[in-house]
Amino acid sequence: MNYTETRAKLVASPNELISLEKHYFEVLFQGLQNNAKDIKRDFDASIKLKNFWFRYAPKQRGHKPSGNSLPWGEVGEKVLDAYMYKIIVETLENTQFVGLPYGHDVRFVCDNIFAHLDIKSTGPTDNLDEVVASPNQVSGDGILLDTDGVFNSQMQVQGRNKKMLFQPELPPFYLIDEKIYLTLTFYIKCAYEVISLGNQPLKYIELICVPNGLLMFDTVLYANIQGLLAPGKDIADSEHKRTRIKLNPLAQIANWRCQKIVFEGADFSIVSR
Ligand SMILES: [Ca+2]
Repeated sequence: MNYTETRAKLVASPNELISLEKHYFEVLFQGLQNNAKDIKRDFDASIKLKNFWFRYAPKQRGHKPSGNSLPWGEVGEKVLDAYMYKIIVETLENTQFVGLPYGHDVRFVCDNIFAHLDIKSTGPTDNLDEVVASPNQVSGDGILLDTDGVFNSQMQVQGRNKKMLFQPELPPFYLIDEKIYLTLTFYIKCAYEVISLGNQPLKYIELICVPNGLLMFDTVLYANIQGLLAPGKDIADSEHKRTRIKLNPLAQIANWRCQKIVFEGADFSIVSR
């Protein structure tokens, strides 16, 4: 089957795409629950080592930094990257870590999927109800394949006041040795609180599954759902404009697409939006 026939076949069966997304969501979310206490312990251990990093710690940048917290992206990213690889290797068989020059933080190939997973650390002044996605973190409609490769249509993203053209850069699927691998995109939001400078413990982790580009921009056209996508903050000055993906509209598509593990003392509970 060539690229165009493969694409047509996938577009004709959106429910199969959705059930693949749901299956892998459940596998990863179960893995996160099994490791939740260890993730919380390791994330929060950074404060115990404060004497060993505080002097040379990265400082807040940007417009009018408050000075009340430290950049905590590395903490969430490194701890969660590691646990995600552990979960992937322990719970899925025949996984491969296929090289690509761009994409999410964590990527793996398994059975008939090519999963991309990005960690987003989120502090108290960031928006907890959205992820800001780069073009290379969103799969498109892959409308054609030519000598330059897969082409994704640009998408009009309409915000309340502003609109922009968004260019997804991930293909909706990969063909490896003529076998189909559907692109799955996940985000993990690590929401931390700030007690004092550098004492920034993990509050919750949320696993998020953004629909495949064929579901977003073709067949069931999820991207047309009011408020799901909104222009990012760099629409004026960036060539690679980012889009905001709003999590409450996403959870309305299907509740399972956004699930939180909320820490309460030594325990945790599962919370939906
Ligand atoms: Ca990241």
